[in-house]
Amino acid sequence: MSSNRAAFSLAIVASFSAFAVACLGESTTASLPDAASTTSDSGAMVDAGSDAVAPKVLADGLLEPVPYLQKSDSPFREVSFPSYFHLEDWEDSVLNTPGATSDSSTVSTSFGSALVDSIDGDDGVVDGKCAKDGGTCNAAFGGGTISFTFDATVLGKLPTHVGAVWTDGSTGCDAIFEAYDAKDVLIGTKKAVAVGDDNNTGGVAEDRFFGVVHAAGVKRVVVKSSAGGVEVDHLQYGR
Ligand SMILES: [Ca+2]
Ligand SMILES: [Ca+2]
Ligand SMILES: [Ca+2]
Ligand SMILES: [Ca+2]
Repeated sequence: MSSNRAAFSLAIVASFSAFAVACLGESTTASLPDAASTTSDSGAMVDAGSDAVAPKVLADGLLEPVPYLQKSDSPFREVSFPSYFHLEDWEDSVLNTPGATSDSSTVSTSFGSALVDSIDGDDGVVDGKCAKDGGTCNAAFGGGTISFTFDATVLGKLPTHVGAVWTDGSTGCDAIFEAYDAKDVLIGTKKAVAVGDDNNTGGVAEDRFFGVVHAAGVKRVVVKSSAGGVEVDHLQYGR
């Protein structure tokens, strides 16, 4: 996305070397009753064993985009998902949470570690960057648009809640999110206007969560930049 990646890489890799933070990979950490499962890098959005907080219920529709630096910033955080919940953070460099595929298998590290635009908290600390042991966090990359499709056969039923975090595009670009139903009919679109900053080396202030709630099921979502490539992290879906 820029012609001076090499120079950025040298500077950023040097700064990364000061950090050695444990890797957070996806894992299955909780099993709920009735064969439900929750997969994420640190477990369920709602602790199935806790009754301290009443589950949040979100109305059908697209959510307003919100800043997102870590998993706890998700509007789904207090929602109860009795069937399943999965969150992909790309820290293992592949989309391999159950029942989700993408039209792009390209990851941000394919452009060098300096250009990776991961979620800040994927290195274990919210500090304005994602820098891990070896210098590399990761995210998904698409050439301006990237789509994620859900498989009702694998999942049992389509997710009712889907979110994804737009993490980079060209300077001043819009970030755009579209959601489609089981028949691939558009549910709706949301746009964060001119949210792209002038930093394509991992800046996190621009990062925005987009989400949709649709009780009848979400088949597909698309994340776009109005200019440049698009980086996406923390794909999350449940029902
Ligand atoms: Ca990541
Ligand atoms: Ca960080
Ligand atoms: Ca960013
Ligand atoms: Ca940027």
